[in-house]
Amino acid sequence: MTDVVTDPLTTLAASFPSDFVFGAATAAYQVEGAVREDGRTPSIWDAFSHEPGRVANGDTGDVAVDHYHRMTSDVELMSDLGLGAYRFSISWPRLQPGGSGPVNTKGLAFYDRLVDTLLDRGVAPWATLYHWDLPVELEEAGGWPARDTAERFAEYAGIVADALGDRLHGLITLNEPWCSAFLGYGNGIHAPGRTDGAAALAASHHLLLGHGLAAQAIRAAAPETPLGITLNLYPTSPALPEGYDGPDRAAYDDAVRRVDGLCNRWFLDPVFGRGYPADVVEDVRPTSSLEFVHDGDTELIAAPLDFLGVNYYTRHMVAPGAYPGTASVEFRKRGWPTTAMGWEVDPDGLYDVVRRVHDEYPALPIYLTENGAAYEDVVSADGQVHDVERLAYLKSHLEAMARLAADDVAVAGYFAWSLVDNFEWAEGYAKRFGLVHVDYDTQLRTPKDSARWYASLMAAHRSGILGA
Ligand code: IFM
Repeated sequence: MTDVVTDPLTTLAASFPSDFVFGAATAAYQVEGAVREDGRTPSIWDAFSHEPGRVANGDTGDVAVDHYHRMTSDVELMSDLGLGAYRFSISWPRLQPGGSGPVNTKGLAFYDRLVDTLLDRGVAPWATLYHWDLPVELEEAGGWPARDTAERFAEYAGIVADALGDRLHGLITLNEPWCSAFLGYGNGIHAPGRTDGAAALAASHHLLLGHGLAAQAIRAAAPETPLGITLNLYPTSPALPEGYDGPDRAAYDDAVRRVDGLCNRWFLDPVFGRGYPADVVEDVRPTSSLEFVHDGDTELIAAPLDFLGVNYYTRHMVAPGAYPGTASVEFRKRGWPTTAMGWEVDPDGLYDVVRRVHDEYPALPIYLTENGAAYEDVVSADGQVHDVERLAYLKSHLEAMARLAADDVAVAGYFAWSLVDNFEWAEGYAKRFGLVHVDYDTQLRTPKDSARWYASLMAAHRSGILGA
């Protein structure tokens, strides 16, 4: 008998199902630029990033990586890398200026061309409807804390589904509603920069309601389009040694319950038809009595979906706050290696969080719609970016995906965040997440070593399917 020797990359590629989707993701405000062109109106991120002190270094998305003008060559780059899918987001104020009224034909034409160019190049288009760029007019009318924003969102969703739905391989209503609600309206580090706990809770509900109403509009306009929502989920663990059972253990477990409650279950439970978790409703009662939840809302939010999108970056390690008996919680570190965002690298956390969704919620195919890492990249004398740490991050997290697949968890795809370096919200351009390096002076794109490794993995997966 002859031993067949396979290299580790081929072995990893072979551990994914043949129809597994390998892709990369971006979002409109982070890459497009061209913020005043072809009828686009400002979003809350245009307004916020132009307010002094909001974004590191005063950076804005005015130019970003100029993807609006470089779309064709960017798609060529995707195709050269062998990407199976590209997840982009649609800028609401580019498609429907002001967030109400007729479609902007020039804005729509851009996304129409993007979708067709991707399809021509064999890259499956996946669109997200809301990746944080609310038209400023809607914020002035109350923003996400106002119920009407959910109705406006559904109207916009119907327009997109009608125009593009027949060609999209995936349509995602919201990206990370936790961030929109709690970073945008709670601690104010994201647009629109409000700091009002009650408004943040109302925003979280109206985002989910908007998701449910949008799902109805999408099903009506494009019944065949695979539909989902993307949640940023965090495995949450007590910041205690393994097996610790001291008298304060219960306080740690309660801190875990609270953080898991507001970050994960607050979104997972209603989306999967369970309504808001009763313990979290009690936790938030001092801030809000949730009077904005109307009869019938929970049924709308539980609209049937075709897949769940999960974004995973790190694990939360939590402890009770400094004042015993209060509801405060502290986030701790374990001293593990971190990315440039200060997030601990924990690939097992990816396994744990997806496994938990699989074990505790009704079965739906799960796509990792974002996973990636920022590092201090250096362009070497050879003109290349040897991003050893990002490559290791990518590999270890894809290995976790492979373990999930081996354990019969229905993982259906993986989108690296991000295709290119881009505008990292409050961090501006200082944090680079791209597989492809961007020189912000010249807009030159250079695939990093991580991109080449990912390209080899995708090629090995394709040749495995062809050879099978
Ligand atoms: O850049 C963001 C993205 O827009 C949403 N998810 C997290 C990424 C990294 O912070």
